[in-house]
Amino acid sequence: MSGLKERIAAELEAGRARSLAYTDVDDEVLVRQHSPIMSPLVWDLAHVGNYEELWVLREAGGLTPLRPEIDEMYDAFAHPRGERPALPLLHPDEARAYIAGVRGRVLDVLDAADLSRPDPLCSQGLVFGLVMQHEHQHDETMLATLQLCGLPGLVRDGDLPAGRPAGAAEVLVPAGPFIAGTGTLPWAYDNERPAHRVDLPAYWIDRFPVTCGAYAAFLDDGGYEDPRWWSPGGWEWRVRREVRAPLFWTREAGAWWRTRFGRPEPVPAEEPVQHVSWFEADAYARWAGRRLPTEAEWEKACGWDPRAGRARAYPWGDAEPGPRHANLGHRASRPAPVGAFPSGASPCGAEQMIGEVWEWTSSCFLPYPGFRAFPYRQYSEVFFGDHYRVLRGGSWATHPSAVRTTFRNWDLPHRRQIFAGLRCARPAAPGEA
Ligand code: AVJ
Ligand code: FE
Repeated sequence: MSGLKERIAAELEAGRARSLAYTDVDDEVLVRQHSPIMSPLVWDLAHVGNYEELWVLREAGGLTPLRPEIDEMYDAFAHPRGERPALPLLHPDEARAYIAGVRGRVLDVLDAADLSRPDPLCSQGLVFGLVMQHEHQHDETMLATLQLCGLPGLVRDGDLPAGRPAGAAEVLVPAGPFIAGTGTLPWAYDNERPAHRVDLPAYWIDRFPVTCGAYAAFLDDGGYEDPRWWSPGGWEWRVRREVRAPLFWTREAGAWWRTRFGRPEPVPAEEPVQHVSWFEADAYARWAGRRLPTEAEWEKACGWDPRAGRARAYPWGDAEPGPRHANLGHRASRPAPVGAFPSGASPCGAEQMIGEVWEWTSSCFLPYPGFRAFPYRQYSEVFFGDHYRVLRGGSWATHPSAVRTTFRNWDLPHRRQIFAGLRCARPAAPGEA
């Protein structure tokens, strides 16, 4: 096999090992609905196999369906998440057997494929990149479900570098055009394309994600009782849902505690805050005298190299993420403290933009000029509009192969089950730039 094929096979295998590890729990836990906004874990498990069958075996390989009767159950658009537990889903053992059967055939298709042919699905292994990233995205979703249900088994205590938060709190991004999006990264999704020029005035952006300590100062200053800091929709949500702190936080004897995969612990001051909604992120930024960055501001600060006049795939360059660059891939079940990855700094000096926490931006999820849906409208196009907000940068739970400078994630502004936090921005004053 060629180097690319070996890389694809290894990536597929890593994703599968991860899915099987997260679902190595009692059947009862797999079939139960832990939250109406999440699927039962056993749905995610069979869905990744069904998606792989659809795209690799049928669309790219031209094979006939293995189990056409189950397709409808695993179509994310046919049944909202809340309805999925009532479906006659494959039993956990059946689901494992089904996805293993699909995978065996996928490796045969990979073996036979000509990845250098100018084929829309197969060239550069595109369809394999699609299913590999899709599985990792569902793995991260499964991890969010496991955090919601408070299951203790999955907490990982991997070593993370210590924090080193000294130095500037913000970095300046000078005015000027940059290239957003990509026309060249082979595994980029349709919503990251095409590359296009965006001209921005100068702005400041936080060097690090907002920490739990800084967020606690907002709480302790009565930030959740003061409508001045909140958007109208955010205030309405906060009052109606009686939201008092980030999800999983509680106040015990004058201190903030949180529950992480079933374990109660004091909130660590130097760790990026997570499990905040867009509404909370937006309110925090206003309280701090700042605002959320637009996604263009976020992307320019992450990857634009003004000296080279080009965008980097990652803040530190084009090298694949390594352990010194970023906290990705579920090394430990948490973000690392701010300042832990100086080697991952971007050209403007921003740190920990990739990994740690997804970062909310002020932007709605919209197509780039010249967008073309590929390979199907339901990945991105049906979500475009003003309901969803864009998140950038990936979290500690994101696999390194499923994130890059141009990667766009999205969710509703009140959602907080994802591993999401923020960093703030503000315009530069004339003369500062
Ligand atoms: C990009 C994370 C919003 O989970 O809904 C999974 C990814 N798309 N299966 C989602 C996705 C199809 C998507 N997000
Ligand atoms: Fe999916």
